[in-house]
Amino acid sequence: MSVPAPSSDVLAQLRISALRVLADNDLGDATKPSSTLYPHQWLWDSCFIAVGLRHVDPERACREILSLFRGQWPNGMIPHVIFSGSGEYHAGPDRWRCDLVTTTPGRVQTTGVTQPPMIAEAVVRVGEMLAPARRREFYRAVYPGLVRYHSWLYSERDPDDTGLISLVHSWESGMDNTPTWMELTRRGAPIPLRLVRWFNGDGALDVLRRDTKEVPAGQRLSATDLFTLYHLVGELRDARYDFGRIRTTRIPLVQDVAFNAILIRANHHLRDIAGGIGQDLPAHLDRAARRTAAAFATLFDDGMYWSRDARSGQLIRRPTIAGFLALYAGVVPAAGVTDLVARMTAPRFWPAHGIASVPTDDPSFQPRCYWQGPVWVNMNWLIADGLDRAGAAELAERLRADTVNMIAGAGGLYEYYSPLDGAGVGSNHFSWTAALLIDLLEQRDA
Ligand code: 2M8
Repeated sequence: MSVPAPSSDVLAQLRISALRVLADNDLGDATKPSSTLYPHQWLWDSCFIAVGLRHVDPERACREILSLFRGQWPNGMIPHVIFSGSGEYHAGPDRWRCDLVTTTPGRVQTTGVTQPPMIAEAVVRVGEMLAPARRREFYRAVYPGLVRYHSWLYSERDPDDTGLISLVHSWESGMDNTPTWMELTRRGAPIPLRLVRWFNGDGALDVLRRDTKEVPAGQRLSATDLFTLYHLVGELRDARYDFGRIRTTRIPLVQDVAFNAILIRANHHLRDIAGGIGQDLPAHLDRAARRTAAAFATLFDDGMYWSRDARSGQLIRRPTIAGFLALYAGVVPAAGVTDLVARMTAPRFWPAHGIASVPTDDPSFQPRCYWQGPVWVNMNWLIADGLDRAGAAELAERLRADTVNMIAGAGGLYEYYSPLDGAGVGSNHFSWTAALLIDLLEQRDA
């Protein structure tokens, strides 16, 4: 079932609202995801934001990307949050204390973990809007930092050369409370939190939360999950964010399927960026990129791609949207695309408005709760891009149209949307929804 298309007037109005959201959330050279809930700069948010900004102001889009390197650690890591706004955030610098471990080029405070490596994609998309000489200049500006970042991912997070990167916290996956991660995360919960969960005491803990001022608790992750994530940040801090030490603890480690899929695509783009400035990828990265593309197949079983518990070696067989990012990676064998697409277009995953983050018949499905069911515009955007390259352009078009129609139907640029009725939920005036809407409208017009 698809959703009715809005009139061109409604779309024009929506575009104006999207521009206003990006202007309101502008921090100068970076954009915050939302003014109340997320008042700083996030890694993959900035990448999606740059993809939209390139249609409006390509130079500002360049700066959005360049500003991420202010936070790059001397070891090459690009952190998931750069604390550069002024508002209060529930997991702010005091929780991380990264200043005790490292310094950053921009002398900015950051978190100690990363996020899906979307930068190379954003660089190429922005590059498409620049004149050739300016594009080369931009590529030259970002390339060394990108090489250091990808090198860090491999040297730090895949020391055994498996080809797949391990993540150390669900915030690195970007899909905070996805059932895949929560299954493992809850095992890392301290006993008091386990007891609260056991006695259904989440409601009592809600009063201690700072992330539910704008968004009702029922649309965010549960209090016990949130406090467990804070607890794990504390353990990472004690391990000085060093993977060698983290491995000696019981902190969950996951070869995350979506993150590795995005890395495969990012490696491909990085090779193009190198080529654009007359360079070859360093040999170690060239080799690592091939290895990841090959190792990704080990995440496939029983018709689906799964994340793997990197400690036990077991696949985590919780159906979520993450497995469909294999299409974005571009590594699904031609014979497998039809099956994977059939799974994705089944009504349990794609009831009407795009792809649900968790299928509607899963026990953990909640249509309005964060990464436990809602439709996310960035996911639809990534998967549509993969469908195009997999030879399913018509389906990609339908997914893009459903996404635009869903946003128009909800009448706002929300963080996420219910897959059942398309209602907008989470934070309103959300930057990546605004930016990607602009991009989707441009693609439609083109
Ligand atoms: C959400 O995550 C942050 C922690 O990083 C939070 O809940 O406080 C996620 O949806 C993540 O993917 C996103 O990048 C971030 C900012 O939009 O919010």
